[in-house]
Amino acid sequence: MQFATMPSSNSSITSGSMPSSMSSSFSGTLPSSLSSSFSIHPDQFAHKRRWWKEANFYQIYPASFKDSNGDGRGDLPGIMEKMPYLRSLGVEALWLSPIFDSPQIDMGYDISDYESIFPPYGIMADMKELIRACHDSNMKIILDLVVNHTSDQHAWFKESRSSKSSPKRDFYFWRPAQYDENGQRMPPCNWRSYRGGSAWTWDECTQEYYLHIYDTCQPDLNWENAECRQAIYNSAMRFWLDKGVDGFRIDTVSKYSKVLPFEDVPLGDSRSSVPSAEGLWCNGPRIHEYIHEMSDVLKEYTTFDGLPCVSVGELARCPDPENVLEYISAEREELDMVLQSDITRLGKGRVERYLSEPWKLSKLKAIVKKWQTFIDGTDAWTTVCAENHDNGRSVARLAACPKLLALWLAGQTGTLFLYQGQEIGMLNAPEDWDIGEEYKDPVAQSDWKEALRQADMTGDMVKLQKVKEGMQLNARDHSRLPFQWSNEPNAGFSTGTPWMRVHDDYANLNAKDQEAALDSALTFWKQVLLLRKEYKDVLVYGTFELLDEGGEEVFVYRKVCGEMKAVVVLNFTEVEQIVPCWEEVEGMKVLVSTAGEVGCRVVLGRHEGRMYVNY
Ligand code: TEU
Repeated sequence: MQFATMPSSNSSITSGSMPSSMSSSFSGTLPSSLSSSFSIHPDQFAHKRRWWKEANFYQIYPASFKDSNGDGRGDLPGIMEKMPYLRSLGVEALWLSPIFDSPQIDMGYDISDYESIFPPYGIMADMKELIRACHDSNMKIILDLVVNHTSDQHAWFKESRSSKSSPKRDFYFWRPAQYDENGQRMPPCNWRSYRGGSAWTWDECTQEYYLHIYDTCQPDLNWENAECRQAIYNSAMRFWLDKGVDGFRIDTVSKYSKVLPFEDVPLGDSRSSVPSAEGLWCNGPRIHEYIHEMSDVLKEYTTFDGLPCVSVGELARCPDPENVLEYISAEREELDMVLQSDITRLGKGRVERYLSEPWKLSKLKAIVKKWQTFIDGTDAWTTVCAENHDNGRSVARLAACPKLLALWLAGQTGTLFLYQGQEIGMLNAPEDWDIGEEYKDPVAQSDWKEALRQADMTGDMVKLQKVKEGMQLNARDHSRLPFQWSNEPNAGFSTGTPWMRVHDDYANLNAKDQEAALDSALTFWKQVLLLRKEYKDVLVYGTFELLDEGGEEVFVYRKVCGEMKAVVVLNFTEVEQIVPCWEEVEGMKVLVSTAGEVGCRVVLGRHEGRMYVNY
């Protein structure tokens, strides 16, 4: 089924209710009571209204959300079962991490068939029902589009590896070996994979190497090959758009174009003989052409309610805002927005990913300022996100107070992405868990084994302890613990044995209790998501200004839209603080406070946050 025609890309789209006092097409006249001194920016009405700018997105990690049949893994019927929960939270668009058939070496980011469902998650009929249920609830649903690589179990790769003359040979990158002066076989170039070691694996069958930027089981697709690109568009995109999905989160979106021919990168300061070559496979020479083509495919379709489909790119390793704008400037018609990782990865080691790097609040402020303001005066759009399935929980990494973090995010400009469990303040795995035993991610497993091996060799237990602490904070496993639904066995996640251990603390931290408690993180999230709808002109679309840039205790920002102003003050410390820039908020009304009181005090309690508005 193909949906009706696309609305013109210039049409102004509004959705959701507005408070009667406001209108989405704000006229810009200043009520006399509000004639204050803040500046009015000429660009502040530049951002066109779009459904995907205003919708609250929610990421589901299917394996860990809800198990409906007792096999220990979450599944599609489990998501169906929780639709009322998602609706009551205020979710307006679901993003499902991969649900496709896969050997699950990388939890579904290694896809063996784009057109079928991983059997433990359900069958195609379940997916169709879920799509329908979302749409019946006026909720959009987007899927993860993982097309930098497939699994080595994908039919395309099996065919490709079978012979040098296979019609699919060129769907992947195959290259002959090089030989060193001793006749030793060497990969075609010295690039390192994300998982460590060479990015090339030797294949006995045809006596050549294939490229994999990630794991050996994730061979990179060759986007240079036009037939390969069409196969990707048909199988991974149109197949699902035909079934009614409303867009995609696009995995590793900057990596499809590689610099060819494959050449060694200089070793530089790297102590490794296999250096990272990200300059040669990230933001490559044809990347924008490819993304533009993908965007053309999306434009053949609309959402269930006749609006443009959405594309959200996962854009790591693109630190320069100018380069990011090349991907998301509306005029260029590539991506609608990107998720970049400065916040989700904050504290992760750059060189050794599990050696934590300490950071100060001023650094977090600078990151937020950078990605909030880089769209000012442009036609591009930004996102607000603190958690995903690749990092530790925000309450472990950023501040030990879920309500504070909720308010911090809810006032920011851009599309808000919540990750499952974030709304109840789910924690990292307990520190007494045995990493070798309880962490399931092969990345964690190989890093931990390597750390143990090195400690064994060097006797450096201090380093081992540091790696351990880093993993306890930053490993991908933390966000993959089963969802804590209730205080029933296995946190109500499954009646069987969960694929991953449930957090020991679920009796004290679960959605059921929080639904009933007025002062819970969940209740607070519901409240701020509603406010974000109600005050969307200023909260979603307003201009962001960071105040008190250098302060290391309190995060203060101002949002402005015409004469509307909101100021958010957040005490990131465990002790009382005085609100900096008190003159900013004096006379304004407290719209919401983590402390539940509406008084206007110059002192902020530990981890207290407030949002003030001037109307
Ligand atoms: O992650 C892309 C990625 O390279 C990193 O952001 C990620 O943090 C890294 O894998 C950590 O080791 C995406 C997916 O989000 C991730 O789950 C997949 O493993 C990866 O792509 C490969 O598909």
